[in-house]
Amino acid sequence: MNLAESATLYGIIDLGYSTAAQAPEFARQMIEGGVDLVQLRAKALALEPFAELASKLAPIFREAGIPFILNDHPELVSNIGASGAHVGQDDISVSEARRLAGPEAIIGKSTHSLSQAIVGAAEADYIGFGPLFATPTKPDYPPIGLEDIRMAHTQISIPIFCIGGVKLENLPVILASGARRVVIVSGLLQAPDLVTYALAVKKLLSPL
Ligand code: TZP
Ligand code: MG
Repeated sequence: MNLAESATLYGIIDLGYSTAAQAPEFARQMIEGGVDLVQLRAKALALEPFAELASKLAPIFREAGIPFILNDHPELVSNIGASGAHVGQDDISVSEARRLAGPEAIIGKSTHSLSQAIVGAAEADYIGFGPLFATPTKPDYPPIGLEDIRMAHTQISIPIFCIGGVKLENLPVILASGARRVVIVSGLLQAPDLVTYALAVKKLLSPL
């Protein structure tokens, strides 16, 4: 499945905030809330339970027509019927991930500076750019702030998803800094009502 040019809101089901048992319900809520693509991120899960959970989620997203991305594990993409994989700066390269995941797969890359973003954009299908703000979801990474968002958008033509401490409350200032697409993890998973929260976020994001 392709990454639509119109995709603006990227949700992550992160097992730091969800049990495996809760994940399918979070998946359904994200779909109902208009999230445009979703990643499964489960840093503490071994390969087998990760594959098992991903296999449960993949049909939910396939039926909804929403791309489903695996954090790491590009080798599982085709077996599971996922849409792609996401790799970080310390993971295997985008080209290696693409080789493992197959030619149709969407491959995303985490970037943490303007220079990393420019390099990542040369090979990935989209990049994550951040963390904009300090976040307990990725505690060991210094925040990069908002200053480089506009420059990144002038230099990069693939989708840039700003990430890290993005919440409904600070979305206006992030958008005013030039962001067009965002990833939200804890904001969605800890919302009192995920669907309402996601719909409110989508309302602030301009259609692309
Ligand atoms: N990469 C950069 S920041 C981040 C990742 C995976 C976590 C973002 O999580 P949250 O809870 O939306 O701040
Ligand atoms: Mg990784």
